[in-house]
Amino acid sequence: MYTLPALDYNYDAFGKYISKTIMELHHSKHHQTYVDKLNAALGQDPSIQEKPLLELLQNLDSVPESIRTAVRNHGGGHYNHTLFWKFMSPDGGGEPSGALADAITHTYGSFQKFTEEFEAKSLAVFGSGWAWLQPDLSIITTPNQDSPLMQGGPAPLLGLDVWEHAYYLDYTYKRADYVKAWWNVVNWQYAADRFAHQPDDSLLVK
Ligand code: MN3
Repeated sequence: MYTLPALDYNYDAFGKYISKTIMELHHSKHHQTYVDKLNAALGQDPSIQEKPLLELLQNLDSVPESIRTAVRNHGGGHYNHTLFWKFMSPDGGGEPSGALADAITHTYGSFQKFTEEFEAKSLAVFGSGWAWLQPDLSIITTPNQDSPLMQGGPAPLLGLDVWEHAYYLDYTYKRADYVKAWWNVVNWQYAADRFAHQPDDSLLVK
């Protein structure tokens, strides 16, 4: 049985950037629902319960068809959100340092150019989905709760939830304002750690 991870900070940690109300609903309701529905789906098929979730997400074709969509949506939702909470910190914001900063500058010319590109890709997601910074410094997007892992990619360094539930109460339809505000809470230290050492997210997703 998978469980909702505790946050490393309080719901009101992000002040004006992401409200306490959004954080509380997003974590205790939306993420909890992904966990509950993932457990319900896996409960229907004992044969795959022993397999780690990330392995299932990397091999969705191996998941019985009757629960494949549920594992994709709710398993992806559980993994994505577990990462998303880590990608933010009350001490976040600013710019990365060290090797990740160098790599971003090398790839995009400047940190500013990188954020513009990331914002453009985030805004281009039609409907619900995510924008990701990958270890090769590419910026990709996925629809719904799909993970880069489902596309055969490695685990992301960073990712942004652009579902309306992540911002609508604070920003209404202005996704661009939400994306710009999000830079103030990004946990660049965590992203830099993931860049320096390929993360084992199976330790994170419980
Ligand atoms: Mn969400």
